[in-house]
Amino acid sequence: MSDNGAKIALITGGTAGFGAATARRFVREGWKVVITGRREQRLGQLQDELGGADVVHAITLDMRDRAAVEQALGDLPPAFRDVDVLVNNAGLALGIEPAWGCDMDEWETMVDTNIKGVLYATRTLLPAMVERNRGHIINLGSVAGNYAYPGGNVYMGTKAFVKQFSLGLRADLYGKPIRVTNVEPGLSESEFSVVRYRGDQEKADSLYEGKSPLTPDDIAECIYWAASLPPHVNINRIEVMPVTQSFAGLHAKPTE
Ligand code: NDP
Ligand code: 8X3
Repeated sequence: MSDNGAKIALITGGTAGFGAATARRFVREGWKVVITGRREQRLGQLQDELGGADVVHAITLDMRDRAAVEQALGDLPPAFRDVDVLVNNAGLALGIEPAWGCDMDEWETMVDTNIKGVLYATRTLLPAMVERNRGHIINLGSVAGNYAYPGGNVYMGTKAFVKQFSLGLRADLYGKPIRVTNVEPGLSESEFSVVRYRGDQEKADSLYEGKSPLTPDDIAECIYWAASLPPHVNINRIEVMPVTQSFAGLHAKPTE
């Protein structure tokens, strides 16, 4: 909480999709936010849109750079230092090929961003939450951490890690008033698929076509809801899908 009583949320990956929508949702409720991302211009635009530097502290940051994350999040300006909610949102999928055809660099990028980035941010901010005896860590898992689909291989593995890490944090924090939530969305329209398809907008659009996918605002609503419940309530997991999606998917096909 800041000196003027406003609560503070730190949202990684605030330049697009869920992160930007979440920043808007929290600011609308009177919170101050710290947003991070690699695209400086986007951070500046969102900062301007949401009321400027008194309300939004923007940090240009690559979550894979451990020293940079530790430095930036470990040394926040006083007005943004007492983070009430950390939203570990920055992440990505790269590719949808079967495991034997994947690019090892892309696998490493997913592990470094989706797993290590979450670890760096959490490990940097958690001690102060424990010291203050207040806080909430909200991680972006995925239905991909719960169910398997072809081509999901390493991306699914990273999100399964995030789910289990969330449970582990909750186990470690048992007895302390610090909350942990894993938000596990299904098909949601954002830049996620353009990134996954390596810039192929047409392919990304066709994935969502006619399916009424979730929107970033839907996910921001889930995140804000978990954060705004009374302090004695911990939402462990939120799994959310569009009505058009299902986990029913066991198939059998002839061997080639
Ligand atoms: P977007 O692609 O729209 O946004 C991803 C955000 O992550 C951007 O702000 C991007 O910022 C940031 N990011 C990616 N890599 C890095 C990095 N190395 N360092 C810093 N920031 C980074 O995707 P979504 O909003 O849809 O996804 C957000 C999270 O939700 C991800 O963790 C994703 O796995 C998860 N998710 C998404 C689903 C979907 O269907 N869309 C469903 C379930 C989970 P920048 O590029 O500026 O660095
Ligand atoms: C993103 C959802 O189903 O594309 O995490 O893996 S999915």
